[in-house]
Amino acid sequence: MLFHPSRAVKDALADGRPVVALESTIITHGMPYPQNLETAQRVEAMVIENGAVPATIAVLDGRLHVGLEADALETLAQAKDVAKLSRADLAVCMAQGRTGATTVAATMIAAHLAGIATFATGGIGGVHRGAETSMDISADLAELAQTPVTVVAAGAKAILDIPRSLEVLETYGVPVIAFGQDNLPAFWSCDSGIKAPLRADNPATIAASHRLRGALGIAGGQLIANPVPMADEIPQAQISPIIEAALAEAADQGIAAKAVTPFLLQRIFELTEGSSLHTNIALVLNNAKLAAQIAVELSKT
Ligand code: PSU
Repeated sequence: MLFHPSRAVKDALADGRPVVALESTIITHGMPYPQNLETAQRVEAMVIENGAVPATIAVLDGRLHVGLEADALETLAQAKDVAKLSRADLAVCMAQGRTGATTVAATMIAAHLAGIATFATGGIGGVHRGAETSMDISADLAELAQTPVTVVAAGAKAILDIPRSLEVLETYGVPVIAFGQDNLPAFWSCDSGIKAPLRADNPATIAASHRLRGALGIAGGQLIANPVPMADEIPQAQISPIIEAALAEAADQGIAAKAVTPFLLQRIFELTEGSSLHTNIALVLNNAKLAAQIAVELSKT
């Protein structure tokens, strides 16, 4: 078998019950231990509370796991030097029998392979600031253009160039749908000040458009931009200068490619004295809840 489902995921898929895919790069590269493990466990519990089965995805010793058993999750959360897998790296990591955490792009590939249509993460990758010279654009965007998974995120991470990320998604024909508000959220902040191309107010509509895209033969997924709960946000005016400072340090130190996002998240954690992590955890939980509700709606047909 190409992938190894956990028992819970295997049973749910066989019965046509709702399943939500979860990624693992956020565990190994996005948050420090032990908060990464606690968050991963709480996110799985949130999916279950809302009527779906969680499927955390990772490659362990070359095996593509769709749904991690509790002990595997604990090991991964403490593992050092785990590879960060995107579309380009997934098959090579498996061929070499290595361990790697899946980004949004690689998680979408694995979810689709397993027959899972809904996926919750924190924030997707996108066009990095300065991409007009660095050409640093996350493979997450091209994945959304071709793999039919509905991804629930708090928008693109605010460390990115949000208007240019939107432009690329528009070119690729990816629907960017703000949930319950007109404007796009900006990861740590509820409101980016940028109007979202599309808006939806309930999980049933999102499930219906996912299904219709398939029926119409439209390739690719949907991006649901779900704002972090107001009580947990860091307003843009407060986080912006911190992001600028972290970006300047990354440039000074010549941080590039896959190392950029983990570096920035870690520096922003330090510069906010931990409050960025509190917000990141809150937004992931919120996304897991909405993804489970969408998966429940999708399973009704
Ligand atoms: N959401 C978070 N933290 C993260 C990520 C998402 O709250 O660390 C990860 C995802 O796996 C996403 C990756 O695919 O960041 C983007 O990395 P890059 O910018 O290198 O494409």
